[in-house]
Amino acid sequence: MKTIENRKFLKQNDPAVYAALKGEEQRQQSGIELIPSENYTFPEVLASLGSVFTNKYSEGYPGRRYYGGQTFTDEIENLARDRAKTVFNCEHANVQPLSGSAMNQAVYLGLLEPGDTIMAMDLSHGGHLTHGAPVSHMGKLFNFVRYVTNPLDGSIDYDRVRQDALASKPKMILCGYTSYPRDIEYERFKTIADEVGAVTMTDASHFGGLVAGGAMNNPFDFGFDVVTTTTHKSLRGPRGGMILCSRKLASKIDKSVFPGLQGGPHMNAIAAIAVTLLKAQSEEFRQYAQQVIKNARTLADALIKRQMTLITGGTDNHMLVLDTVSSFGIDGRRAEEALDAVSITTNKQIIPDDPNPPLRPSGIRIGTPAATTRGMREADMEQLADWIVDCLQNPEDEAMQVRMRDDVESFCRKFPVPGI
Ligand code: DSN
Repeated sequence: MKTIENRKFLKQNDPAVYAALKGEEQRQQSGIELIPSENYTFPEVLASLGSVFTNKYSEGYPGRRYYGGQTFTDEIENLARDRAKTVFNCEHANVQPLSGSAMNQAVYLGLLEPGDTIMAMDLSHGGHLTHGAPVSHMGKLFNFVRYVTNPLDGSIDYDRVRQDALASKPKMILCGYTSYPRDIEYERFKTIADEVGAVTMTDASHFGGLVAGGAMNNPFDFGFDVVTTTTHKSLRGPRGGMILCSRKLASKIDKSVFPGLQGGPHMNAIAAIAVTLLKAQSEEFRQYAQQVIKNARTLADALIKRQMTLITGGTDNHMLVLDTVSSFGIDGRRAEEALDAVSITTNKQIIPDDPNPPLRPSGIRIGTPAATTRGMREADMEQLADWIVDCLQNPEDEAMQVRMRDDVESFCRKFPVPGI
């Protein structure tokens, strides 16, 4: 591994890319990352990603490849698959999906026929684009029936889900969300799915690391058929996706990923996924997963104490969805920009039945996985809540922003970013 020499080559031969890389390192170190889908990965993951595995084509699966020279790629893919099965207590794992979207597409295309009905959460209530948003290819290819959350408390109305399922007879019922801060009653979904003969799928992309660390329920403990998760969010791995499933679905899933949807897997990412899944078995990771949730709850309580409106009134996971229009009279884009100006990174977010468009929505989404990775704890969340509220109450106060940015950046120096 010649990481230091490789960096020197980059600096010498492509100063523009090198400068951007240094700038991004500086940005990540000096600000607080609160986008709930982001994290700081392990140094061992960075080493695996920047390795010679990136040179290799490995279409196929271990023992059945379309190219020679697979001794070590087979080794790492087997390691990654076995570790995934151990961590998520499941019968089969496919670690080749290049991203979360490809991962979900591969499941639908592998288990269903175009035109089949899938029940999933509406986009503005927390569902992902691949859960059938009309603008997505999946929304055009399959017949999505969307369920929504209760406007009073943000809960899922399972009786309503059941009625809709009995009426629409979906082939698949999907739970697991991209912007929903509450836990899921898997047994209720499973009972409804059994009643209508549907496959059960959880998209655990956001909270896969919290399941791996034992801090949230594992859908397989409730008899779910398929769980998908990205590997770079709460799991702290490289960018990628995994499909976990029962043995009886394994062949359909594998064929759907390759050759159905993808070509050559990114073996450097698969090496890094293997590394991540070893880390995920450690006591340290279990504590990390618990702390992510403790930090999110503390942050939620502190924001509520300062009169901020949280969608669903709080959180059970790593994420908070904040209504900035009702809290401060500013839209999510303005809130994101104001927080960016003080080196706190969040993302604008539509809220349930948002009257505003996605690029100027009514809220922002924040989460604690990255801050927790840096070692921030409950007391730090209280400080963060004060900064967020002070900043959003005065989004035009540039002098205050300059002072606050200095405070945030000096605070960040106490919490080094792993791998930088
Ligand atoms: N982009 C991811 C997120 O931020 O939640 C989902 O695809």
